[in-house]
Amino acid sequence: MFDGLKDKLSSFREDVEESTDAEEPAESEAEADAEPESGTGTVDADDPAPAADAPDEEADADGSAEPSTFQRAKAFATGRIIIEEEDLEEPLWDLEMALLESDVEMSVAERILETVRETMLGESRKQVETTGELVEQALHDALLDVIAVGQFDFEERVAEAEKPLTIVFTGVNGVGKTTTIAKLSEWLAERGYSSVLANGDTYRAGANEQIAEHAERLDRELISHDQGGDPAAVIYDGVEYAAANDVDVVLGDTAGRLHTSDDLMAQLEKIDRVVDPDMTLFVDEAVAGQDAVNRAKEFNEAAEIDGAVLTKADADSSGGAAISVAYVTGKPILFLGTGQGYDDLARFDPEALVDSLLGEE
Ligand SMILES: Nc1nc2c(ncn2[C@@H]2O[C@H](COP(=O)(O)OP(=O)(O)OP(=O)(O)O)[C@@H](O)[C@H]2O)c(=O)[nH]1
Ligand SMILES: [Mg+2]
Repeated sequence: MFDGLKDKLSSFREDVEESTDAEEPAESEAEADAEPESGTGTVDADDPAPAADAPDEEADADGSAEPSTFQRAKAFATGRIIIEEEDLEEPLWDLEMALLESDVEMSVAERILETVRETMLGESRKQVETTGELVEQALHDALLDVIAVGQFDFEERVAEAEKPLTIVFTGVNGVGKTTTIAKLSEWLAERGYSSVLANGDTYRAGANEQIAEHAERLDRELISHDQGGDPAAVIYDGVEYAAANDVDVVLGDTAGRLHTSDDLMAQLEKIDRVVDPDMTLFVDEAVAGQDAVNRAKEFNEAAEIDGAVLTKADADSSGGAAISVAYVTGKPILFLGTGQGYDDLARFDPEALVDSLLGEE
């Protein structure tokens, strides 16, 4: 998962380390000039060259923001790092290209760069020991900042909700809505919550048969009407059934649609009016990259969503959608689909994703 992006992030780390390392000989030279007796030209942590202190203080007195060569040398000597804007210019440019190539949305890529730049040039640079550590921390903060937008504890929400809790799934054709419903029904059962499936996809021929197969395999009740029926009425019946039978959660499927198909979008509005679902989850496939990001935004504008599910993450190397959807919509990614089996649904964990993106292998 997301291997392509992982590689690109790791080359950013190498680039920054290289571009800062490349400056060390220059500092050694300056140091050697200032302190000819030292001979070696290296910075000695135990015995800071006295000559280095004078210009250092001068620079401080000036209030100059630009670290002098001596400050930099001293910083190296004391195990601190001072990185200048120009050290970052090229690696940041490469990072931006890498993010965009990985289908990270433009505003998200810009936000990431801004956070990386701020972290690396800002105060926090004093708290880390090596360039590698600093880059790691900057990337970690920058990625988490965009990925974790809007996160809430889904399980707690289910636990605390008045029952039945109704969740409606929307999205374009073929992205995995029906499969996700079956998986989530299983995920809920593993945590002690019962659920009923309601097939609001009265549009596509064969939709009833497809979801009936899942219901049968999972031994769940399915509420469905004939093809051409009113989706709002089906989901409403699902809620009635759940209320009458003490079922915890209603999982309402809908037909795949484009945000531009007015008739079908009007159906979603009707579901909102008639059923007033507790949550509307937008489903899209991680592999769709930038398209998935755009659709999430468009759906959220046309029929507000509470969160997103990204399917087919098992087949996605770019990671662009997983990084961008929450920041662009302001709504969290709640689950990742990671395969075709009923168990292949994972709670989306921003920290874990960032750690895996920055992981060694
Ligand atoms: N590899 C992989 N395949 C998935 C995942 N989720 C769904 N699929 C597959 O995607 C295909 C479409 O899934 P559906 O659940 O029918 O999609 P849908 O959004 O309900 O489709 P429509 O009802 O036609 O709009 C199926 O073959 C699923 O097995 C996933 O996380 N990983
Ligand atoms: Mg479906």
